[in-house]
Amino acid sequence: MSNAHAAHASSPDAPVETRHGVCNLCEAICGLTFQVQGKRIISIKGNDADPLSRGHICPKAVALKDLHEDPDRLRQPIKRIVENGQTRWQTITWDEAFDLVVEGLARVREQHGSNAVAVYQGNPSVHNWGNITHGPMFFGQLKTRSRFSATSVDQLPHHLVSHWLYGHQLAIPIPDVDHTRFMLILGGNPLASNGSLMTVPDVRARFTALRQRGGKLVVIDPRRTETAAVADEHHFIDPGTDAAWLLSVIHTLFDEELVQPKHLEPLLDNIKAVRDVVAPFRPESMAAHTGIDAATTRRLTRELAQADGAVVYGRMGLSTQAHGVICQWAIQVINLLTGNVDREGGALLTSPAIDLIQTKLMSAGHFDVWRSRVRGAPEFGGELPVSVMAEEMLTPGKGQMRALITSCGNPVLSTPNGRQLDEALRGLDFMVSIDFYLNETTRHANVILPPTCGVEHDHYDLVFLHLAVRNIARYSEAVVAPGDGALHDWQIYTELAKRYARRIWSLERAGTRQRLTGMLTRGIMGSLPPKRLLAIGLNRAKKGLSFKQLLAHPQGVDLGPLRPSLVAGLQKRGRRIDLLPLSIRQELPNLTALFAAGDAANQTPTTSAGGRPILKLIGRRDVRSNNSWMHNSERLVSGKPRCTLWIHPSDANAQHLQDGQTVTVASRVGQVRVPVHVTEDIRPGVVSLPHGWGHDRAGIDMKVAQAHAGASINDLTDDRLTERISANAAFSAVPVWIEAA
Ligand SMILES: Nc1nc2c(c(=O)[nH]1)N[C@H]1C(S)=C(S)[C@@H](COP(=O)(O)OP(=O)(O)OC[C@H]3O[C@@H](n4cnc5c(=O)[nH]c(N)nc54)[C@H](O)[C@@H]3O)O[C@H]1N2
Ligand SMILES: Nc1nc2c(c(=O)[nH]1)N[C@H]1C(S)=C(S)[C@@H](COP(=O)(O)OP(=O)(O)OC[C@H]3O[C@@H](n4cnc5c(=O)[nH]c(N)nc54)[C@H](O)[C@@H]3O)O[C@H]1N2
Ligand code: SF4
Ligand SMILES: [Mo]
Repeated sequence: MSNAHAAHASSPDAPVETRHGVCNLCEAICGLTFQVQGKRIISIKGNDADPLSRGHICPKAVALKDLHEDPDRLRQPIKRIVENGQTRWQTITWDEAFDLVVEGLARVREQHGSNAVAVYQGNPSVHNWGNITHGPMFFGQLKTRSRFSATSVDQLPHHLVSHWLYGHQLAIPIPDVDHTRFMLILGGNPLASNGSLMTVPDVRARFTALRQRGGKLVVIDPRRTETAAVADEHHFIDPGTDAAWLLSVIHTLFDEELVQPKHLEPLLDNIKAVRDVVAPFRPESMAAHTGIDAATTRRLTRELAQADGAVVYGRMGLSTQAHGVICQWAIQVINLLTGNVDREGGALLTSPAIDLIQTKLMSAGHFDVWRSRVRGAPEFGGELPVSVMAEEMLTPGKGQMRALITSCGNPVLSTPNGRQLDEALRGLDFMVSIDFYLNETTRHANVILPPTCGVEHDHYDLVFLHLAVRNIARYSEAVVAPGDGALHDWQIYTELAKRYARRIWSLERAGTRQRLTGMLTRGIMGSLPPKRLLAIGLNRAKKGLSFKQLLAHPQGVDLGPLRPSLVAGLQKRGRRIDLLPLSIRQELPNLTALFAAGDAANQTPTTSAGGRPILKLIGRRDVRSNNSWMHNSERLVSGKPRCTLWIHPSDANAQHLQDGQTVTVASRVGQVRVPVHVTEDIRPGVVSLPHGWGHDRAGIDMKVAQAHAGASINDLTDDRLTERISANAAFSAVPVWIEAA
């Protein structure tokens, strides 16, 4: 606790002070200005002086105050006690909690081996830097291959494609939104999400500027989204067919002699091979699958190829579908073949102050070095896809997972077939959650370890400054002092690492030297807070930026627009870009059979077993919602219900449904009851439900969320529907039907 914070911790007449901080809820990481009085937050506003977010703010930032004050937020460890079939939770000391956790995990490892202990790390892991700096110390000690994260319900295909094409999973070219003259967005809705793998706060103003300088914005989405509403053009597409459409764009580039890699030409291998594999994907024959007519496809391809700086960008709607890897690969190929990678107005790598690639803090990635036990799904970067997590817990045999650590995650609501996972978690020998809510997932834990919340810890964005549309550096001190005895995530990891090492080493009789080096690293690392590591990192980076400077500029230091660096970097390493990596080459014939041979439509049933019309389920995001966990803020959930099933009037009429009526939606794995919203903003045959809802499960303690429970889309999504190469979850185009009104 800093002295300034300690002085007036809880005094009612403490002076009102202004502090700079950030909102770490979504990838935009907007700069904020707080008015605080002691530990009380009085107001939260966007910071106009922030070089990236420029004063932008959304309703979720104001809800940081609600999170801070939330009486349901856990502030001390609790343990689950079951007596006479009744569950109750008891507050315990940190000391007791750590001992219980270490003993619980060590015992499973002793009895069943290290892979019996699984880890799931959720989305805020990358929004709260202490998890990145100190988490690996603990997780590494588990020596388990049973590692999972939200990556495999999200951006996994991007990492895989960047790993193959550019040699590093984080070498993801970012759209140069501020300079491009043609932007084509598929399966992303930055107006609601504020961008992803493209940190782009204030995106509405940025798109307005794009159009004002004569540029064009085009959106392809099965829904008319908030982003489509501000675009020049929007085209509805049939969910799950984007790969076929993108291949038809590449086809057109060759067919109309628009391939012009320019500065990239000397680096590209296999251009001709790409031409051959896309030959069957004529826009004329893809139109029946995608719903986008050939003339439009050809015109958009020409406009894209001829613009002075263009970029294709695809996000969640593409990554989480059956052909997600092909989609993300095709996008890179289009950007490369039109000479738009590593140039202003196209897509560029960023130059963050702490570069996770250059510093080797993040590995380049590896794929399919081992596979999951039950289904044989491939690992990526040391993690298995979370679609297989439940079956690995439920299927008996050698290697069955019997213990779980969740951190920053709510997989019961966020991974496919959530009910099955619920069941699997119930059967575990031991579970611990590092989380400040008793929610749908953590209710299964034996012990919950609650860290501080966002405004109570300092922040430097190690991840999203890597993905931002402008280079900046920004360090923020905690806005308010944490509660007495509260621990940050990094402190929890440090303590777990220390105690677990002691417990396991006495067991495994590690060699003296191994013990000493281990103790030394943990001792040094663990005793240094993240900000000390940042200071050391900045020093080593030798980019002329010091921690002192960051402290002096809490609103952020502008490091300028994105600049070309990818080509130079590849040349320096003697690396070329293979446009047709092996896994892609092997998968393409399946796509050809499915789309170009023309019988995709014949393969999918059009009615359910009960004779109901099959609809294709997709997701959506709302600006007032943040994945599964900000629903305990009254100001975010009040007003009209947001967890509604969008359906086209033609589908509603066919089944005699009225707007607002509650229906039962069913899929192979389950059912939910939700109100329908009849709207022409969705393609016929498609329905849309947001994710992160379903707070009506027993035994949780989030009173506001429970009162606005909604239903979980992941009680419908299917753990067996996965992306064909990476086994990322396939959330788009899940077959569902309306069972009964
Ligand atoms: N059908 C469908 N499913 C989806 C998606 C979709 O579009 N459709 N989207 C997917 C995507 S992109 C993602 S990223 C995932 C997200 O899914 P998850 O990562 O599994 O979960 P979140 O909903 O982000 O929940 C975050 C949890 O972390 C806790 N938490 C918040 N901040 C902190 C912190 O600083 N420290 C700790 N220790 N805990 C904290 C919260 O209380 C909450 O329990 O959902 C995925 N699921
Ligand atoms: N307000 C808010 N902001 C968020 C989040 C949040 O929960 N709420 N979550 C954050 C997280 S974790 C992430 S990963 C990002 C995600 O950021 P985005 O990807 O921008 O977010 P989504 O709104 O999920 O956008 C996916 C779009 O894909 C469309 N879609 C679905 N299926 C298909 C398809 O088959 N083809 C095409 N072309 N489109 C399809 C959907 O209609 C939707 O508009 O958002 C982040 N920001
Ligand atoms: S867009 Fe909203 S939720 Fe995202 S960082 Fe900015 S204020 Fe926070
Ligand atoms: Mo995400």
